Amino acid sequence: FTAVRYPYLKRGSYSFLSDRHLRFFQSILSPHQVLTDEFNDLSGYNVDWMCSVRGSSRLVLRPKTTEEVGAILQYCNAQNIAICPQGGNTGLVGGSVPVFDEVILSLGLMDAVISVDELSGIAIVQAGCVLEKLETVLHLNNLTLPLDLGAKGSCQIGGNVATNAGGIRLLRYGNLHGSVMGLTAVLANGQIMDCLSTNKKDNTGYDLKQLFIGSEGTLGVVTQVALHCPSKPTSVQVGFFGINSFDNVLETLRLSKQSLGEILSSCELIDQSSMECVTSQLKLKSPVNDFPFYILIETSGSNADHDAEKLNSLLETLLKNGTIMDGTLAADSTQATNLWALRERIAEALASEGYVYKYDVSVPIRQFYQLVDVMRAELGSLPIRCCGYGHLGDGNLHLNITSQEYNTVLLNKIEPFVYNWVSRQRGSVSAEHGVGLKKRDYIEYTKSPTSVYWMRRMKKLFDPNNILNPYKIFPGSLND
Ligand code: FAD
Ligand code: S2G
Ligand code: ZN
Repeated sequence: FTAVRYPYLKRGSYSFLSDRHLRFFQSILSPHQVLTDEFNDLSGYNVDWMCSVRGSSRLVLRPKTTEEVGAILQYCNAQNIAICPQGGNTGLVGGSVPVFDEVILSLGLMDAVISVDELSGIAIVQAGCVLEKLETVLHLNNLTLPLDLGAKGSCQIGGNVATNAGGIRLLRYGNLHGSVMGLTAVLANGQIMDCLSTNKKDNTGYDLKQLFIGSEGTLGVVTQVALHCPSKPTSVQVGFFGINSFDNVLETLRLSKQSLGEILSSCELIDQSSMECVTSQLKLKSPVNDFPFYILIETSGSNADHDAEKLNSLLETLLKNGTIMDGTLAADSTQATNLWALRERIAEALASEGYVYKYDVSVPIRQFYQLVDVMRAELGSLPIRCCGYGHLGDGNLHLNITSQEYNTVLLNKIEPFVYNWVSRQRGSVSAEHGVGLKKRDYIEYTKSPTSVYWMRRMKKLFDPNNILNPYKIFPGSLND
């Protein structure tokens, strides 16, 4: 697919893997940390979650310490060997797999939770720790994660930092630029940058850790993270509403923010088409049906009676004034989990329907759904489906279009149309998933030429030989 989609891409002038290189890696790592295509099936590492991009790496290295990452990068930098850092490989923009034969540096073995301090809320974790595992440990310490996403069973905190993952709680806890107190990153030349501060406040010089948050493995490999984690809410309530117009969706958001205030933790939108997909493909049941829109509201607080009372009176108000046509509140955690599944498993349902053209965009909240209507008019009966869902409270729309299989006629009707539309709204062509390989030709649609120029200068400064995740983020990147 990469060949079809990116015909102009050619392999950079990197070294090819030799026995000498292999012997070096085997001299610093133990056998189970060096996977070669001769003895191991590397397809799981070479193909992304959406099965839409495929690399041809012949070697996966699995370091266990920051120092081992340093030794690997120092050698690769000196030998001009390209590297693709990989976490849980749940990324959706083709950033986590090689484009050609880059060596894959997998953080999977670096999965320790080093420390958790309930009082400060700060957890120090190795980058390869899977989000769900970290959440379990945090809950034991009366803490919770400041982010949550449907990929939590596989994605790693290092990958979340590298993509500045958003997710379903950003409305309440902000993004990782605020939650990450510090991190350790290994630079392309093997130098270890220790920014692993646990201070909530530290105004001494440039805040360098911020450069690695959202850099998608192109400026350094994150090996440890100091994360500020909020107290675990003792009361989580979930409401699910059926709504008959987008104006009423916005009114529901407005009233929810007004009446729930500080306990509001999520406000997610599902349209009729994405609901139809998730219920039919995955045989899930919704307690509310046959509406053009659905909103899932979650509150996270410390007093169940108080919170339930607040959510109940919101539901009554919304029903009374006809803002919503139907609604339900989860009576227990099982019902809450089932309601969340309707939202969090849409990606999975779409993937089982066919080929997915995925657009994760930021747009002004009032225009949140306009793009879906415009796109439907543009595409007519060409696709199986054109649907919209996502993080309404953040203005982050997930526009997804499906077809039986990859179809260039359909793709050329979608792109660059969709990006031109987002650019005119001064939105973002990638709200939370990053740029990776698949969006690299569009970064300049919503980033100024000066911004992209200085991003390239930074990349050159941190990684002069361009060995870290080449071909990603930049159009016609440094070595095309
Ligand atoms: P990978 O996919 O392995 O890598 C992602 C990028 O980070 C790559 O460029 C890789 O090179 C780099 N990288 C990985 N680890 C490191 C490291 N330690 N140091 C430096 N670079 C590194 N994303 C959201 O933002 N919000 C959502 O709500 C959301 N929901 C999702 C739901 C599903 C079902 C799926 C499949 C994905 C979803 N995603 C979402 C996308 C994805 O889960 C996130 O981008 C996640 O942060 C990727 O983490 P990962 O560990 O899988 O990283
Ligand atoms: C979500 C996951 C992937 C997608 O569900 O919030 O970020 O676009 C997305 O379906
Ligand atoms: Zn999302």
